[in-house]
Amino acid sequence: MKALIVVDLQNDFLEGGALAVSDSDKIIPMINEIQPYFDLVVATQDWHPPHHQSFASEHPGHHVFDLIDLHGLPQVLWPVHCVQNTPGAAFSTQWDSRVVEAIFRKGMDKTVDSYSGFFDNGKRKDTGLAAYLLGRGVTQVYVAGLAADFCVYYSAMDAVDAGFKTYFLDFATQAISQQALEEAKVEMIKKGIQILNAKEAL
Ligand code: VGL
Ligand code: ZN
Repeated sequence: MKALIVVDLQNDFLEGGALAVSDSDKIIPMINEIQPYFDLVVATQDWHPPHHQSFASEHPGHHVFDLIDLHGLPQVLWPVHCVQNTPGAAFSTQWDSRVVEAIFRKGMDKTVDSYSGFFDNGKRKDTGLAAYLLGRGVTQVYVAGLAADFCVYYSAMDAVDAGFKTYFLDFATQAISQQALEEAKVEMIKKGIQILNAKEAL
């Protein structure tokens, strides 16, 4: 059983959004096109309370993209994004989300950020995604969506740890930082994740 995890395909990460990722809009038609290749499609949704501590605005004197220590974990400070029930947190209407069988929300605890769809960054809380996939008989996990160097990357790394054969769909993701993505790819390859460069590889 092959599952596609569509990570954070939300307006704030798309063109015009609060944390817009360059060229992110172009992955939407690609994701729509590949969804039928999978036995199961699930989604993650970044879903922050208004005063989430990953927001630079919660740290006077700091700026967006500063790196701080947040309760013992390294934290990049972000613009306010994906606030619960705001239009920026909604999925793109260009995305055909009808096939999505389950949505896993993350980032709700304001004291800790949550990049992976499986755990928060402190690995304190499990979203239940791994158990859900196992319960559905999934053995292979494919990750796509936004952002390549953060939530897609961390989700892929945790998918391997949960025992899934894992594929990073490089052609269906876009990065915030190209350099961070290159470093992430090195780590993913070390961990046995397959990087797929074109839909023909599916
Ligand atoms: C993400 C930064 C902050 C992501 C979420 O979806 O990659 N990045 N929150
Ligand atoms: Zn976030």
